[in-house]
Amino acid sequence: MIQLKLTPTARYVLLVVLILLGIHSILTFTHEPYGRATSIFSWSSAAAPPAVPDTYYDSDADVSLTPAHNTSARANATILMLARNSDVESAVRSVRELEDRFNRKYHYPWVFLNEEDFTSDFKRRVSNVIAGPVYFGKIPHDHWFQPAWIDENRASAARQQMVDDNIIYGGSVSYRNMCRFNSGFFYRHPLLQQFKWYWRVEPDVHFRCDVNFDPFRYMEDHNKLYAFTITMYEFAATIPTLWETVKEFVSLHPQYVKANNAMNYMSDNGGESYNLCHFWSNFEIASMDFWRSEAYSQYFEYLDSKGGFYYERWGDAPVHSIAAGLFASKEQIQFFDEIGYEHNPYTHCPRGPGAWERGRCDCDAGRSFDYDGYSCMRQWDRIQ
Ligand SMILES: Nc1nc2c(ncn2[C@@H]2O[C@H](COP(=O)(O)OP(=O)(O)O)[C@@H](O)[C@H]2O)c(=O)[nH]1
Ligand SMILES: *[C@@H]1O[C@H](CO)[C@@H](O)[C@H](O)[C@H]1NC(C)=O
Ligand SMILES: *[C@@H]1O[C@H](CO)[C@@H](O)[C@H](O)[C@H]1NC(C)=O
Ligand SMILES: [Mg+2]
Repeated sequence: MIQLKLTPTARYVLLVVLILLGIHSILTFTHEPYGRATSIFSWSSAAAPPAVPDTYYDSDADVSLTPAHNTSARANATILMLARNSDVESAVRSVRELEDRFNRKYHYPWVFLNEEDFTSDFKRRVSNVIAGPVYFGKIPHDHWFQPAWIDENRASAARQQMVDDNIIYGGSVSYRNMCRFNSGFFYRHPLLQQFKWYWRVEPDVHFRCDVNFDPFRYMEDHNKLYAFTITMYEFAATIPTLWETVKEFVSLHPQYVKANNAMNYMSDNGGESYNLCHFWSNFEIASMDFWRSEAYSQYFEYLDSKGGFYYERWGDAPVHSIAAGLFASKEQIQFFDEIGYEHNPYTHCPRGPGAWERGRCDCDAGRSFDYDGYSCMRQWDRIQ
C-alpha cells in the first residue's frame, strides 16, 4: 500500500488546485464562451494581445510647439481641486475633461487637497489622466475643523433650525468646514505657496468648450484678479448677518476699499443692503496673492471672528465675491464668456459672436444660465 506523506502546506496547495480544476471543468461545460477563451489555442493571445506598432502613432508635432514645452510661455499657476476619496469617479471625469479641453496643451500642474490622506487608488486614477505634474496634499487640522472657540450649543441649534427650514446643507458641519476652508485657508496650504494663480475645479463639473487660450496668461497680462463664468443670487437664509458684518469691517478699515469697484453689482442702493448677487465659486480663476493681501486677510479674520461660518452657513462664494467687489476695481474682475462650464444644475454657454463655434462647444447656447431669471448677469452687465 502506497502512503502519501504531505506537509500541511502541501495539503493546502493540493486542495486549492483541486478546487480550481473543479471550477474550471464546471465552467467549461456550462459556459461555452469560457471554454473557448481558455482552450489551448487562445492562451497565448489572451496573455499579450497583438499591439498596433509604434510607427502607426502620430508624433503629435502640434502639441510639441505648445506652451507645455515652453515654461516661459506659461503663468505661475495651478489647477486646484478639493475632494474626498469617495469623489474619485467624478473627480477623474472633471480632470479628464479639463485636460482634454485645455490643459493637454499647457501641462499646468494640478493640486489636490483633502482633510484626510488621499488613498493610493485616488492618486493612481487621477494621475493617469493628467499630463503634467500632480501634487496631493493633506489639509492641516486647524485649517479645516470647527475651531474650539465656537459655541457648539449655539452652532448646533442654528443647524437644527436650518434643517427645520429645509435649507440646503443646513445641518452639515462638514459643508461649513469646506466653506470656511475655501474662504480663508486653501491659499495658505504649503503646496500652494509656490503659485500665484489657481483655477478651481470640482468633481462632477463639465467643460463644454475647448479653451484654446491661456486664461492665466490673459489675467496676468491684463492686471485681473478674479474671474467667473456663472453669477447668481445667494440663499438669504444662509447669510443673515454677513452684509452687516462686512459693513462693520468697511467702517473700521475704509482704506481697503478700492475706487471704481463693483459695489453696484452687489448692491442696488449704494451699499446699504446686499442684493445677494455673487460669483458661483465652484468655478474660479483668481490670484491667490489677492487672498493673501492685507485687505483680504484682515477681512477674513474679521468675518471668521464673528463665527458666521458656523452660527449661520456663510458660503465661500459670497465671501469671495464681496471681497472682489470691494477690494478690486471692477475692471479687475473678468467674465470669461468663452469658457463653457457646467455645474449641476446650471451651464454657462458662450454667447459672444463666433465663440461657440470656435470652442467646438457641445452646450446649448440658447439655454445658457446667463439668460435665466435667477442669474445676476443683468447686474453685472449694468456696471460695465
Ligand atoms: N475633502 C473634502 N472635500 C469636500 C468635503 N465637502 C465638500 N468637499 C469638496 O468641496 C467642493 C464643494 O462641495 P460640493 O459638495 O460640490 O458642494 P456644492 O457644489 O455647494 O453642492 C467639492 O470640490 C467637494 O469635493 C469634505 O467634507 N471633504
Ligand atoms: C516660448 O514662449 C515665449 C513667451 O511666449 C516666446 O517668446 C518664445 O518664442 C517661445 N519659444 C519657443 C521656442 O516657442
Ligand atoms: C509664483 O507666485 C508665488 C506667489 O506669489 C511666488 O511666491 C513665487 O515665487 C512665484 N514663482 C515664480 C517662479 O515666479
Ligand atoms: Mg459642487
